[in-house]
Amino acid sequence: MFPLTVALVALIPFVQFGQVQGRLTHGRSVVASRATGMHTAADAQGRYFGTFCDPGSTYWNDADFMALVDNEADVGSLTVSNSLKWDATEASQDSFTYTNPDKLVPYAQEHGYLIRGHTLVWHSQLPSWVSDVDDSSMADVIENHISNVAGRYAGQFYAWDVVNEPFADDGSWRSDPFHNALGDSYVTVALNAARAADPTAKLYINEYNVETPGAKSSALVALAKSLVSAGAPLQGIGFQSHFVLGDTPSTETLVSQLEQYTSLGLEVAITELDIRIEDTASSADLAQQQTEYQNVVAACKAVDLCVGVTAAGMSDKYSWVPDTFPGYGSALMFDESFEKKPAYTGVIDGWDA
Ligand code: 9MR
Repeated sequence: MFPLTVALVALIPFVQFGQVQGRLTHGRSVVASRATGMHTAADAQGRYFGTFCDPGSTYWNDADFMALVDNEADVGSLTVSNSLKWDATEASQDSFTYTNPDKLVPYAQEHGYLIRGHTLVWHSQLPSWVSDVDDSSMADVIENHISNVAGRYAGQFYAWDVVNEPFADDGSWRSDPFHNALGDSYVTVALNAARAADPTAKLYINEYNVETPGAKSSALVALAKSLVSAGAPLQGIGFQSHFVLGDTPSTETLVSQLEQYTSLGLEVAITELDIRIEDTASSADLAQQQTEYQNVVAACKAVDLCVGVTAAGMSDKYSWVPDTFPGYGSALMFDESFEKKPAYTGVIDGWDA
């Protein structure tokens, strides 16, 4: 309860009263009569449970699916999964598009949901013109992008994934237009621009394959240490957490990975959780998935500065997994018919047990 509440109270001077109410209580409070859901269970621990949700996706017009996202017992935070990426917001240089995020923001606020902005600087879903920018202009291009996109929603987002996936799996810097032009300093350029554009959002670096020890995890810890010691405006580290059934890290391993950052004073979050299963999932697989969901959520609960868990969607019907990993699916908490899977109970037990 303590760290998130303190963090949110610190926002009071910066946002309108109505938004503060939403941030502090998610617009509601947990009462005995309320059905337990994935978010109410998180909220009782001072954390949130959230999901990807994007008005640019076909599911925005699927009322049966959206009923899952509408359910305030299950959801307390939304991450715009595609429509805030560079190719969606600035497909042509200095010409900005906000149609879908502008739909998401009032929807989230009506429900009292936090919003995680995703993402400002990322090697993927990047329009080709960015690769053609001269090295000497790249800092200006990053600053202009961030000042426009983050500036538009200043004071309204809980957090921004300012930099997404900076490292290759071997722990080297990813070769992308930003690093190629500016070296490691592009991260600081982006963080400073985000802080100037939105003084209240928590600024995150978000990464995958850092949930177990290894070269990539070590590289991210070293970066976080150097940014913190340089006084860069970094507040959080996001663990994407795209897991494979049977390979999900244990609670103990995850706690120790998360604590590498909380010991630096940073907050952490699980930002894109899913646990994929090789087709066709058996009932034993689904039971195992329940345990693995519970273990991940329990790790967040065990770390005071772990502020919440976001799943990469609610239902297997609209998961990104089968498109990217053919032969795998069943990665989320609701099945393709929007029925609860054992994983749903796993999430609740992770917060409650
Ligand atoms: O959820 C996103 C999916 O709809 C897109 O097709 C995909 C394309 O790259 O991006 C998904 O989200 C990604 C996220 O932005 C960063 N981490 C990996 C996610 C899965 O690719």
